[in-house]
Amino acid sequence: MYRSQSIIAFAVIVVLTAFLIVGCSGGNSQPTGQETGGNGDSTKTINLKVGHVLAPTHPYQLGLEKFAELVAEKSGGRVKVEVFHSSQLGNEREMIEGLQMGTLDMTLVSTAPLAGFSNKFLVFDLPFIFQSREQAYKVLDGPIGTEILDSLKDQGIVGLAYWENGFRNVTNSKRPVIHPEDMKGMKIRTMENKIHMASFKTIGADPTPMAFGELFTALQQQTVDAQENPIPIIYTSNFFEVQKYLSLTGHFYAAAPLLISKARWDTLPADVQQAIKEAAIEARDYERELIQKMDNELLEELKKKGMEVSEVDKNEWLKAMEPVYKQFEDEIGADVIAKVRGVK
Ligand code: EAX
Repeated sequence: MYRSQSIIAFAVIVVLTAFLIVGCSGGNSQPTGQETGGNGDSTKTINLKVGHVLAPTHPYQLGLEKFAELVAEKSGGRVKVEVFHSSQLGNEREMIEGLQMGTLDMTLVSTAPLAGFSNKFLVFDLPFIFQSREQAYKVLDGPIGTEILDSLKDQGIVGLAYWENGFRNVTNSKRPVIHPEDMKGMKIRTMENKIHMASFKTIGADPTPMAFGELFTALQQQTVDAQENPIPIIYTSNFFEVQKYLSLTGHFYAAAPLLISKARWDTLPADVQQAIKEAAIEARDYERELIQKMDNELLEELKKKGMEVSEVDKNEWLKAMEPVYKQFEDEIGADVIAKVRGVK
């Protein structure tokens, strides 16, 4: 009896020891996502999707394609960026919300809708706050712009760099617009931004906030008479087909931050994050150059497409819209406005 008991006891010890040996080696436990980019394997491709609302011929698309190339190169082929144009992944507000929820990786949007997520962006929406690209770049790429971009971290979003949408001009289907009062009673589509709406209300127009994807149809059906966007968008989105008159107001400067979901960003290894940061800056400079080139070259094309182009006195427009500075001074901060205006 003792013999069989000792055989059983021995067998139990052998089995327990075997479990202990396997348990300690832990098998091939995968490192956490942080070291491998969230997919548990440092050799596997990291896929990122980026959405925007503009046409496939616009610099947003061309700049993002350059970004994708640069990221692939700088990550040794580990990161694949897929670009989706024409609101395929939603309108700008929906895509920003997607970053917050972690359901979308990246997006390239105008700053205007971001003011609804961090009101620090409102200063950029003041009419004529920037008098030149040089001044805009000094503010955006310097400490002021960086601080404002970093305010999105609390919203679950990482800002990588400010790309460019450009100086926005008014178009309409009704009549030539040269003076601010020419817009009296005109129904104009604006971005979803309270300073943009207040600026046009101040000159007697009737602003309607609307997602970009609905705009062409609204102009075609004359639900709205007017819209405002930079020349590259007016051309690449074919607004010349539904808008007869173009006024070179340049009333707002729209920067376009490239954004990534913080939830996604935090899973990426440090070297991949570095590759993305570098690519965002290099592609920014490429995209800004494309916008400037199109701004200069497409005006003649719009005239050939039949648009009647009016030069305006920008100071007259600034004076007419200036009440919005007082209206939003408390919310933005008089010191912030002065700081931005003071950068020459
Ligand atoms: O960011 O909505 C607009 O008019 C913007 O210019 C467009 O979404 C690009």
